[in-house]
Amino acid sequence: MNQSLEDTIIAVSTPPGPGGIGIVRLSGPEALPIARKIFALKETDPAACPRAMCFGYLHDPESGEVLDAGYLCYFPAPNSYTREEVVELNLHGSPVLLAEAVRLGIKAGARLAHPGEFTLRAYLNGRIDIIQAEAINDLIQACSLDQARVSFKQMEGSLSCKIASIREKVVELLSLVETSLEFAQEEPEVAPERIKEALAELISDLERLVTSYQQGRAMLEGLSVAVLGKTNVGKSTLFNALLEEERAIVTPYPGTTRDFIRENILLDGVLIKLVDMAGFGQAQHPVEEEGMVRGQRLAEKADGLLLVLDASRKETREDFQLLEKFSQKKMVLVFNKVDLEPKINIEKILAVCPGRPWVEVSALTGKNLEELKKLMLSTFSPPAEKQEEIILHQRQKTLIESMKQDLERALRLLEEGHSEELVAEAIREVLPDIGQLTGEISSQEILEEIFNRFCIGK
Ligand SMILES: Nc1nc2c(ncn2[C@@H]2O[C@H](COP(=O)(O)OP(=O)(O)OP(=O)(O)O)[C@@H](O)[C@H]2O)c(=O)[nH]1
Ligand SMILES: [Mg+2]
Repeated sequence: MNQSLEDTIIAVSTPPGPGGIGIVRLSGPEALPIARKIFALKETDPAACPRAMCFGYLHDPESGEVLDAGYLCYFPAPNSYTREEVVELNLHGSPVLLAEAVRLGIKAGARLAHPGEFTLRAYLNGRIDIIQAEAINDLIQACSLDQARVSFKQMEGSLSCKIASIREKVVELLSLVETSLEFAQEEPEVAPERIKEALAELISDLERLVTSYQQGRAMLEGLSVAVLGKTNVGKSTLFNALLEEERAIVTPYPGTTRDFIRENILLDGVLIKLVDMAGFGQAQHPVEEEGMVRGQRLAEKADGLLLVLDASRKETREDFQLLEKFSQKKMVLVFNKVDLEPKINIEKILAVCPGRPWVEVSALTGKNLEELKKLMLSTFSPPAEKQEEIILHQRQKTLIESMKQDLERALRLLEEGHSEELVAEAIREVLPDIGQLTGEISSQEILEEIFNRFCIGK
């Protein structure tokens, strides 16, 4: 990754493929002069009207051929995305045309940008920290509105502020410990209690952040929910109904589904990876048996289960076995086929699993599916207690965990009556982790890992 800020970079910033509008972006000292070479302005001079749309024509400066009409918008440094001189050319969203605009820009002196290089420059120029850079990419890649909300807040600096306040508290704590070192003779009793309290408070702050990662992961990757049950109870029919698509094969014969099928659905902004699989029962074929073994493994790993029961038949031993086997998992009981005459004894089933959420549906007619969706949400993704911040990245979680461990060690040392010097040393270890978290301290390797996840043009 070239980190020189001397050159001017160029890239298409809109997604590949035809679109209503396509944007070519330039950033760097020569952004405006290069843009002027390939874009003939009609009337308005962008230097006189920064951040305004100036009409003009894209043209090849050598042949003089006019290729498109559009707008140029100039963002003078430092009030731009990268803090550098930035120009955006709004053209028609034709991939060949946009590629030609980039080629002309390069011929006129720009260099093709690397993935994420605009954002990298915003970071190197000190406009955002690494947490915010990660959030920008999270926002772009968000697959649910919930995640987009969290990422937008973090892009605006909410998590960075939280970390800054933790840093401030750590520094305060250090000075407290160091003062008690200096004045050890005069007032030895007061400080340790205050320090312990402040340490404990910081540790629980960090702990909350670490545990929020679970929720963050679910947001980023979605929750896996497996559709489980005996053969022929209507799992695939239910799977299709939730997907609103005839995805899985449905037949009247038990043992229809053998391999598992995974599809994503969005429930109220929550991404759910729904898995249909082989039913449990007497396998008629080795393939079916293997399907059951795999199904069991999937169910064990899933974040939640939909246990489907056939309400038009009497409950069986297998139903109870499944309930028992997965009793530790989050689960919704789905009594299916209620369009037929009911034979199942619901009370008898609920008696062995009191408090389990349950619902009667017909996957065939669609009856009560909305009810089921609500239950899925409340069971598998209960509304978060108003968690102020949610950690979305393993990188962030690991650093925060390490900070927490350092402080826990400091607290232990203090409780065991070790010298303040040792305590201060343990607390001081937190600072480099904070530096890495925000990107104050960074390595080429980490930067590459983060920015290579970006699209070109961002
Ligand atoms: N009347 C009625 N029939 C249903 C309902 N849901 C499923 N069926 C029927 O039940 C039979 C089995 O449905 P599937 O969805 O294939 O059941 P499955 O649980 O996936 O079966 P396996 O893959 O073999 O384990 C089919 O004939 C479906 O049409 C329902 O709500 N009402
Ligand atoms: Mg099936």
